[in-house]
Amino acid sequence: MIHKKLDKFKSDFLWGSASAAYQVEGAYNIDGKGLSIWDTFSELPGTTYEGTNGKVAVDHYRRYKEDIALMKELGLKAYRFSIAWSRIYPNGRGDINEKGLEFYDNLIDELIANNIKPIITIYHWDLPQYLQDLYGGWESREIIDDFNNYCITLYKRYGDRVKYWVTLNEQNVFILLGYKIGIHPPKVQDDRRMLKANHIASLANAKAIESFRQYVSNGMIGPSFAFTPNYAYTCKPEDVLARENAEDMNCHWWLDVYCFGNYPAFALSRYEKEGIAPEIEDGDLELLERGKPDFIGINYYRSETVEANSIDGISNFEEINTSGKKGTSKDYGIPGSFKTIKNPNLDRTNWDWEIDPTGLRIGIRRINSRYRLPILVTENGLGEFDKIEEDGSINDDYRINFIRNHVIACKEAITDGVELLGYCTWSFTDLLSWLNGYQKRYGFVYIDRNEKDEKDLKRIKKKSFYWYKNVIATNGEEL
Ligand code: BGP
Repeated sequence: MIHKKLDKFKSDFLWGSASAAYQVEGAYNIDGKGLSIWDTFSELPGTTYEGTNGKVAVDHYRRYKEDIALMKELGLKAYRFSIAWSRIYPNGRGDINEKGLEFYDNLIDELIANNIKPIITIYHWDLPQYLQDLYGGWESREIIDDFNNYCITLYKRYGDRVKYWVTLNEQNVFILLGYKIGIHPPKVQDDRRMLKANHIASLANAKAIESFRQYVSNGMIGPSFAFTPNYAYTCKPEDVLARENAEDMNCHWWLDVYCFGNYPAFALSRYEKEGIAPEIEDGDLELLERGKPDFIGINYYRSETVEANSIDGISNFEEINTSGKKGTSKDYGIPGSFKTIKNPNLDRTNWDWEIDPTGLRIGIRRINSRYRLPILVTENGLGEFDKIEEDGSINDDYRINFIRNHVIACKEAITDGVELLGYCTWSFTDLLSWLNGYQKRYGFVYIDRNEKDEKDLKRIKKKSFYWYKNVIATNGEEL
């Protein structure tokens, strides 16, 4: 649909930015914090880009006031951040760490004092190591109660001040990368274990939402999903079918469970035939039914294009480009279902992610049509190398173009009739990228550090900072 005129963003549209505790906070063992699986995983040789870790990250734990002052200067309406479970419960369960709770109290109060709405992500991948050692983390149903208990602690403490909550960040990513490809902790490569851990995570998600209703009135809660809409490479029916397969296995497998309380038929029957489907116990479906979200958070970075894959076709799983050397990622596939292929119509970033603003509109439309829930863009942004010029400026026009085109796609989706609550860029300051170190930068604010040298961690506003400031000031009218 080409609209003659685009609708305006609502006056309370959440113009935000997002981050995650491990990627910004640092202070990994300060004030009683326990270790997380990312603290230990990044110690293992060869797991992250040049051995980078979040011990110091960008020191947000100590500099949060300075960072919030910059957010205020930019005019941010919302800030999405995650809580480190092991700051609140160093062992994931048992003794509570008051110092950890206080840190987030201060962060939330500082945001509110500066007219910035906090959006809490309860879990952004940093599972307490103790629970991984105790019972295998997400592979044990014991985690459902521990996670619920942690959530209730947060609801009771912050529920009076925080309206928007995200349960699990990108369950699809931490499960696929952690249990299938084995490049995130706990480094497992086993489809059966992957599907089991995933089912348990879905139950934990539902239980957390069910509890939310008891403790937080007038709040909204939902998961954030890493959404990569699929395109068929051609209009050959077998390619269109491959797209259906990919959409079912890579998107509906999670979103249907969140929103319908059940698995999509095609993917489930495929896993059943292979004998690896998750065990659905009595009461599971009822819990999923009770734990449906108020909105769907989507983290959108790119679309993916697929074509038919023969029964003995490529079966490797994604080989990811973590170096920023364009063209080093490899296609992947599931034999008999689909395989990915480069979309000739789209340019890619230096990390080989397709740049596709229309894909965001298509994705928002698909989710809205299927699930009829409001949508919050919880992440969108461009990871690129940035350069400080001799005069100290950082001219990231490529980032401005990227975000501008994605904001236009949001505006078009709103004009299409979708209820969009807000748009959070990834990220506000530069931060640690899980596998890509510090050179893949996303922020409006440059952080002066690199993989080898923490330097002074000075904050420097990029050109995009001033541009986004005006976007917010004009409520998205001047792009
Ligand atoms: C999402 C994560 C974020 C962030 C972002 C960018 O998957 O939720 O935590 O890292 O992707 O990804 P990357 O750091 O790999 O470039």
